[in-house]
Amino acid sequence: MRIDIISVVPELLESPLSHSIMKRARDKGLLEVHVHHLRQWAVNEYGQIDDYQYGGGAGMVMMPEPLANAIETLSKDRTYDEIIYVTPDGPRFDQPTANRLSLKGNLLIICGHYKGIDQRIREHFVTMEISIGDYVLSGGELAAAIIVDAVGRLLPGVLGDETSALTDSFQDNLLAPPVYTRPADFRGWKVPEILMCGDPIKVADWRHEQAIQRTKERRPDIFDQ
Ligand code: 6GU
Repeated sequence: MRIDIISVVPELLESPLSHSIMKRARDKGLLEVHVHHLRQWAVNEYGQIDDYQYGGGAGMVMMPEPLANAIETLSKDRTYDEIIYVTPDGPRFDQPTANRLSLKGNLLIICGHYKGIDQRIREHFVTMEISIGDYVLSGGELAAAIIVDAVGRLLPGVLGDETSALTDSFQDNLLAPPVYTRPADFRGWKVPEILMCGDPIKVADWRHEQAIQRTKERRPDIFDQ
């Protein structure tokens, strides 16, 4: 999969996508991420990419021209399956959306800043909008990094154990059960006996029960589904 990202602060995307599982995905050639600085499509020599909003009010708006030129230039080299605008007023990102995106070949993500991007770009170029939650970030980059991470780790071959993404919280509408490692007794706090009984069916039943319990208590909203 290839993901192109248009940003005015590309530095914000570097570290989150260069370590751990994302590094492995990229090193293995399973995930390609290219970050493009919007400034290269600025409307003048001062590097202008934003302007005051029509109707007045505080906060700048990202101009349509640099974004349209960026999108059209990048679209010459490949056809994007989705052109995604990350914005707090979009539909909320979730695991089914990550699963769906992981099946695509080419994604383009636009990161907004200030008051956001001119509405006409959203209407004429953007095919999908995503918010990562009900709070406001100072720009779309961290949201984009989260989406790339959530999607990238699902690509075949990225996780060592091919099945491990399937046992994540949310994949079956259940939160993950508690996990333990050595020692069996830490400061008198003991690992549940059943995890050491050696019977994989009993262990699976216990984990499922714990997952249900946790989901009921912590996330009644997803349990009801
Ligand atoms: Cl995608 N962008 C910004 N700036 N803030 C957000 C967001 C996105 N999702 C939640 N808050």
